[in-house]
Amino acid sequence: MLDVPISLHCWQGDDVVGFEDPSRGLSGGIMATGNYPGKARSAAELRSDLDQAYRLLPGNHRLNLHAIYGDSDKLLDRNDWQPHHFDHWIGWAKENGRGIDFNPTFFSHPMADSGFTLASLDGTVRDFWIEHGINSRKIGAHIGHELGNPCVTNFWIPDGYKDSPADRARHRQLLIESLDTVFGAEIPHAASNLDAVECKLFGLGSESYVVGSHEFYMGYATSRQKILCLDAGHFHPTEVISDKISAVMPYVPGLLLHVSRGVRWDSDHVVTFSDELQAIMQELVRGDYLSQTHIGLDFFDASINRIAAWVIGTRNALKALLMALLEPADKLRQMEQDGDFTGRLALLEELKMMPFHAVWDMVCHQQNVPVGIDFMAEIKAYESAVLSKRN
Ligand code: RNT
Ligand code: ZN
Repeated sequence: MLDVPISLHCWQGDDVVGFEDPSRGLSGGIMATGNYPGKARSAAELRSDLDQAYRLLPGNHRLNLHAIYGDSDKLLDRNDWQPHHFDHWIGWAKENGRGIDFNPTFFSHPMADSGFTLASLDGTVRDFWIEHGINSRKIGAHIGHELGNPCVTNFWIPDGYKDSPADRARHRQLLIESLDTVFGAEIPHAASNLDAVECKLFGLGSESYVVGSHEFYMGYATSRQKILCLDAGHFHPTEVISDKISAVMPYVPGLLLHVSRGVRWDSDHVVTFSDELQAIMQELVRGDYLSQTHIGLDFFDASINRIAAWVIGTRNALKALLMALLEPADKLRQMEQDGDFTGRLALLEELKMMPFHAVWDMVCHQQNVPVGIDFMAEIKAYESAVLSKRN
């Protein structure tokens, strides 16, 4: 478990605001609800908050940055961000031996106001976002090269229609062409950047049609050999990604997971210790997929302490992973092969009562991080010393 890094998403720390023009609202059909005080207002505050979260996690974990989270003295616009604007993050990651992942930001910008970016009918809009995509791959490669640890750069494009379109095909053709241009560009240190693509079923304001659907990216990732990103909140509410892992793995060079929790819609609630979380980790362990899988988190709850959100969600992901690693997988497989489905069911149910929490507590103890609920005392102390001073 300690060998598996989880990529913590920076955007839980400030409700996906970032460090461009602060008057820009969040767009792209995603939404952070709540107004809990103390969100990070600068890269320095965000790093401080992240440090506090990492101190409460066993193991050494990655950071997932969005393109709007660089360091700059001046207010920058979307396509002004350059690799050197991320050198502060790189230095911070080096100090902590951390890997960094990256995301272009195809939302919260006037050029995305039409609801379309790379799949826009307007060539000027497409070109703007193609430039952003290429810039982002350059930044990812710079980060990966500097850290000596490849950076996964994940493309999520919100483009879609609220109501039923007359022409679904045209936008999909344009998205293929735009992505091919972005991924075809020569960039320095290309080997240090791993491209990934993320599908989605629907968003707020794109209920009827999302250009980059699951089938679209399944085909794209397979034909272009890109990493496929599966976000747990991006399918029909009764559809689970745990069952998809072994179905897509034979076709793609790797998998990126956005571990999230949708409640009735893609609401991005904090990850809880749910059956589905356990099933995701079981699939990764049982299928021996951990080495080809990048595990990231994706939720943003603005109604609770944001550091606690990171810590609760990440600790849950780690607990589920630990539980999966402790499972007698060979024995279960043997029972299945022998046709002993009664024994399989009996053992699977007994396993739920096994004292895996004692192993978890011991890992936390040995790693010098709080055991059990004790992590909340540290979060409360940080809240009164640091977060409560922000307004
Ligand atoms: C949106 C996608 C995407 C975003 C982040 C902020 O539905 O899940 O991954 O959450 O890029
Ligand atoms: Zn996601």
